[in-house]
Amino acid sequence: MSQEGYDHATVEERWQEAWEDADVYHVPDDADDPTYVLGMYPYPSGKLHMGHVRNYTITDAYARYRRMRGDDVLHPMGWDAFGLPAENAAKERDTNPRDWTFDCIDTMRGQMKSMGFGYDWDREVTTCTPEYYRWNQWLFRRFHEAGLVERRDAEVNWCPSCETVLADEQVEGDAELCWRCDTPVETRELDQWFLKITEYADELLEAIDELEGWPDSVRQMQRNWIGRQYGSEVDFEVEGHGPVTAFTTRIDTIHGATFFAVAPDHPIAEELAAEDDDVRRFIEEEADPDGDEPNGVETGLTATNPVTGEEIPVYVADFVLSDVGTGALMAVPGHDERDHAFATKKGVEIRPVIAPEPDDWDGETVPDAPDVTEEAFTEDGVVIDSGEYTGLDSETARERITEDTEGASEATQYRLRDWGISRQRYWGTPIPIVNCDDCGAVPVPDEDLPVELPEFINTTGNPLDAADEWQATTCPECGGPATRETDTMDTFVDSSWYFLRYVSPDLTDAPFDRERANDWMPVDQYVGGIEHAVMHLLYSRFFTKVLADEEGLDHREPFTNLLAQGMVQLEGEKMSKSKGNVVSPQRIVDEYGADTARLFMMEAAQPERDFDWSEEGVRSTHRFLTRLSDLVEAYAAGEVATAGDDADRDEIDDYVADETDAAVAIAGAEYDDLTFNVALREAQELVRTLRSYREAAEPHPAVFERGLDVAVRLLAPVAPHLAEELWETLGRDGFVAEAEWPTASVDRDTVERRRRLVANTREDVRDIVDVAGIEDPERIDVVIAPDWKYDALQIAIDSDADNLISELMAESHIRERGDDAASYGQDLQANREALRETLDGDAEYDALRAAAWLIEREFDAPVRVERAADADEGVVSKAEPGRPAIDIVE
Ligand code: ANZ
Ligand code: ZN
Repeated sequence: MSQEGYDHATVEERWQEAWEDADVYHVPDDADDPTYVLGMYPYPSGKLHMGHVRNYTITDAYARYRRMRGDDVLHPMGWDAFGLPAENAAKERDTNPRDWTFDCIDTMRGQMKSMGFGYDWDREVTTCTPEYYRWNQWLFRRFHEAGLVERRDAEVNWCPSCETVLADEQVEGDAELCWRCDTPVETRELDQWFLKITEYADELLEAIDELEGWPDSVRQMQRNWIGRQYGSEVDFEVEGHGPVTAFTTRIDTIHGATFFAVAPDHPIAEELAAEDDDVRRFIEEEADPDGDEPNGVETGLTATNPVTGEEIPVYVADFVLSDVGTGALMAVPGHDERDHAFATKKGVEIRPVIAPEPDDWDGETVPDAPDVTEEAFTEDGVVIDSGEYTGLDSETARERITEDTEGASEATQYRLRDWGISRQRYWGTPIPIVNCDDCGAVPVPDEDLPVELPEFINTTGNPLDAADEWQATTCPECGGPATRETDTMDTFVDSSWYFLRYVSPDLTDAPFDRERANDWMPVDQYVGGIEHAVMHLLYSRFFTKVLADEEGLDHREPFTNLLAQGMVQLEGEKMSKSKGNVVSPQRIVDEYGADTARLFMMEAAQPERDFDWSEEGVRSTHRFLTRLSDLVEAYAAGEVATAGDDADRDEIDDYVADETDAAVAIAGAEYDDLTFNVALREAQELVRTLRSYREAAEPHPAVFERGLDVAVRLLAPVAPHLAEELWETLGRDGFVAEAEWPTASVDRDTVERRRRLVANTREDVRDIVDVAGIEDPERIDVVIAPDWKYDALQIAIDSDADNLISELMAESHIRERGDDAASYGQDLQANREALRETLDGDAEYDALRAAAWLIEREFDAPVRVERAADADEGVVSKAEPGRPAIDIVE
């Protein structure tokens, strides 16, 4: 079953045990350098899938990296353990949700351990335990006291198949399907509990600007979800019914309002339905807010335009939504698409009152009206045919009309609605309310929390409705007989603060320890799926703000940096059970080991990107680890023939030492950015370099060993088990998981310049060999440019003078070079920008000398790297900074 190669099973088991015995991932409560790295906790469905593996490898690699950098890293794991699937599974299997859930958790915890994820399991949080959900209830009470809880009779989305209410966010697409089972969602009226997230709408929106560590796409989704719009409210007098308020973002178009429309459940519509059979029939039978075209019925009444005094017909129309604005609108078919469609259908006048602003508009001349017969002109422009407002731009007109008009005022409207948290299901947190005939809905006092779930009853509908004994209680206020609320909370309540519970998971008198939370929060790096871009993240932000206001949390945002990981695909398609294209993590771990699975995933693509699973890729990763393991073992066994001591290092040794530093410099920066794929390329390149080093020379022992040591440490965050094994093989003390991250004596910029120089020079040699048709070169000379050219370059870089030549000629040692200086000056003048990226002369000389062996190996000829002073005049004249001259002797 096991693949050829190193014995991953033994290695992985061994180190998992060793970590556990030494409690390596335990995090102290009070940290000096607190870093909080968090992956979105999973729903315990029973099995880890590749999406989980990717998510948690990202956080684990980053957590390990930060730990090696010396931070105290909080990296916990828990279970989003309430929810409908457990209930359904329990019914199918004739068990109960609790047992089923805990079984799933045990399996998944085991799988996580076998992946080598370094969690502090002492902090494990499981939301379906009374120890956790009592704090949901406690928080519900705090929200209640703060006036942020409300019970309302509300129209709710009802999934007939799941038999539950769904939040707006759980209804998907234009077809309005249940997010879990794809059944079309219906509407019902029910008493519901709401958390008043709209009270925080402005802050939730405005603070998005500061979330610089979040992907732009997620920030935009949140903005759109909140959907703040500035506009005006304006009253139209409806004949016989008094003023009706409309919300509009375009009061500048009010002279073009040719009808007025109200939603089918607007109070006026209901009044009219009582008087008018056509209206009633429309409301009851025809109105379809989700239909493709707008429908409506004329009421026979008129509304008076408050600006013009014009009387326009009133319709009840289904494209007017009751929960947007005021549920009534002034319709301007010339400038709004939906109004246009409706007017066209009903034969209502379409009147242009805005013209596109001409490019060269003088601000006074009134432009011609656009043709709006076929299509509305929906942009801002210049107001026309609008009395005293004619000639104004749209924005000015909006301000003036709102100000001048009696019954008009500025208004803001949001797309965001309060968060309905009531669910008519068993497997969730009971809402801590007692319903009393005399006292109404009374919150359960803190000292009576938790309100625990009764035993599961297998019924259709909500098992809590059938739990009569559990329901019967006494009223906390009057002591009379009362019944418990049978709604449970949306599980998004659990996940809105679980990240706070990890800081003090066992606390029994509060949901979290305030001081510790203030230490650890906000989460430095949060990683999870893009499907949580709106709900979970918005609710968590809301909770954090409320807890800052009510419970002394210091931070108003929970997550400083957010990474939305890409999907693991197979042949371009998302892996999913229904498509039958799932690759089982368990099989990969069995066949290749967790390190291979982790390394393959992290090197395959940047974490944000989707990528294709490839069995060949997995095998090649496994081969790489085997080669590394062989190399370290060969060295440790004294099988690598080394030579030299500290005083005796040649150019090849220097090259490898430099490349080791280079790998450290680059990999560190890339780990900081979570671009693991680039960091890992460096580590792999280093291993390749060490292998060629061993073949090309007798490696210097210290240089070779440092190379191996560094390679192991650079790989340790991603392939932690093999890294431990090799760390031990190299004779190092302690765990590599607790080792220090290596440091480099060179910066990344220098490394990149050096590498570019070497690569370009090799390319030049290849070109010459090709073009000149040289079969068997006898010697290759590489000659560095003379000092004066580096000086001239430096002047060119520092100067912003237009005439560079005269500036250069002011330097006597450059002027002395005559024509050469003039012509190089012209080159510089033309290529100033491009030349900024060059090393100085000494650094170029060192870099090329160290890399000469690579050229020697490639062309099988000795290479001489020379300074200009030591070389032939004719060759020197061709050398420039960044581009040494090359002379090949046949
Ligand atoms: C007059 C007007 C003229 C409007 C115009 C728009 C363009 P958007 O369009 O997404 O920016 N509205 C108001 N209440 C509504 C309701 N209950 N149901 C459906 N639509 C409603 O949203 C703002 C506009 O939506 C408002 O501005 C209003 O139409 C419409 F050239 O008023 B407007
Ligand atoms: Zn009572």
